[in-house]
Amino acid sequence: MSRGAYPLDKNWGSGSPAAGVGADYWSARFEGNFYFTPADYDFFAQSDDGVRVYIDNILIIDAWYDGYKQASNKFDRIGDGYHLMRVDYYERAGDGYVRVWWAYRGSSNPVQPSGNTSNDIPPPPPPPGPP
Ligand SMILES: [Ca+2]
Repeated sequence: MSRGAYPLDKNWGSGSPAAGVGADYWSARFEGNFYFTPADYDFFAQSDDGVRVYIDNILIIDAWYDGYKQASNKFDRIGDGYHLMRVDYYERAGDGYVRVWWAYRGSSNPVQPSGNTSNDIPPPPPPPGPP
């Protein structure tokens, strides 16, 4: 995942994500291990088009459909230590954008990312079917 104010923050506009990948009809997976202090958290995703967010392989945000959206979900009592965050994303057409972050319950400020992150854009599989 990219570093910065948000754990994942990608804006491809109308362009291609990588050499050899078209501007439309592609998907990507992002993974990173992030340190969490024990607390209740809110998770957020903004995406165009589809996005799914997992923590430790538990699906917490499921917005796997076309168009721009902001989705959120809560996750209580996350344990101390590193947790695997995974984001699946697909771009159908037009602009491509995905941002994911989390905040302590009751706070609107994203928790600053801490941990060892990776960022991988695999070859594009076929686009998903209609919802
Ligand atoms: Ca799009």
